[in-house]
Amino acid sequence: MTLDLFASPRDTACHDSPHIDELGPGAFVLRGFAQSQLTVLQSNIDAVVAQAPWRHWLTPGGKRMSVAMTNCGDVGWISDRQGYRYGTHDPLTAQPWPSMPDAFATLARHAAETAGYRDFAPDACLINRYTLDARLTLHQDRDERELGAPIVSVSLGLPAIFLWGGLQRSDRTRRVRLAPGDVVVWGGPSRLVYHGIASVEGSFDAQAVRYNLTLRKAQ
Ligand code: MD3
Ligand code: FE
Repeated sequence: MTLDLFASPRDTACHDSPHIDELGPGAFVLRGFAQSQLTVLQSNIDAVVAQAPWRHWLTPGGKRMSVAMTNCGDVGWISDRQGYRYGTHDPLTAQPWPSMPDAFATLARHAAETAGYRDFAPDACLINRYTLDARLTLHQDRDERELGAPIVSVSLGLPAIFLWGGLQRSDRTRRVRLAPGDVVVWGGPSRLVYHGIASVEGSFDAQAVRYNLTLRKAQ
């Protein structure tokens, strides 16, 4: 392969990523990038949840988060009265977190590469589950030791309205609709951008939920 120092992420788009939106410097939405893998991703989520069940963490302030979470990989994201952190074991089962499915790591590496980040090797995957009433308030992802690596997020299930802000909490936010199969990659100057989930798009299907995989290099 010819090394092209000036290749933009748009130039490397493949059939799986017909459309790329740039959210800001180093931040991209790869529309439908995971579309062809939704079934295998979902069965891997189900396998993780069989070992490490959904739970609602408490914030350090003692509030129950509306988003249900679990993890896979070498370390998982934990929140309780002691604070936010990564840990090797599930506090609920006292077992190590289930290992990262190959399908997750491979998809994340390909998505990162498509966005211009080479050799992304995530060691942590937070899995979020949103019911219609769940929200994730504006926050930064800054509990990782490795702030040089990008983050890759994959949306499944119901669509959601994602809030994308700036480097200060008070910066104005943009609303971006994330549909199942959309993959977001952000790093570099956008790594510490404030973001959140404003709402999940309604449906009368009682079973309907949104899932999000957040793949990170935590350590
Ligand atoms: C950040 N999850 O778990 S990831 C989280 O959909 C989290 O479950 C959300 O934030 C979720 O910490 C959002 C998607 C995302 C997309 C674009 C971003 C986060 C971003 C752009 C800049 C910064
Ligand atoms: Fe986040």
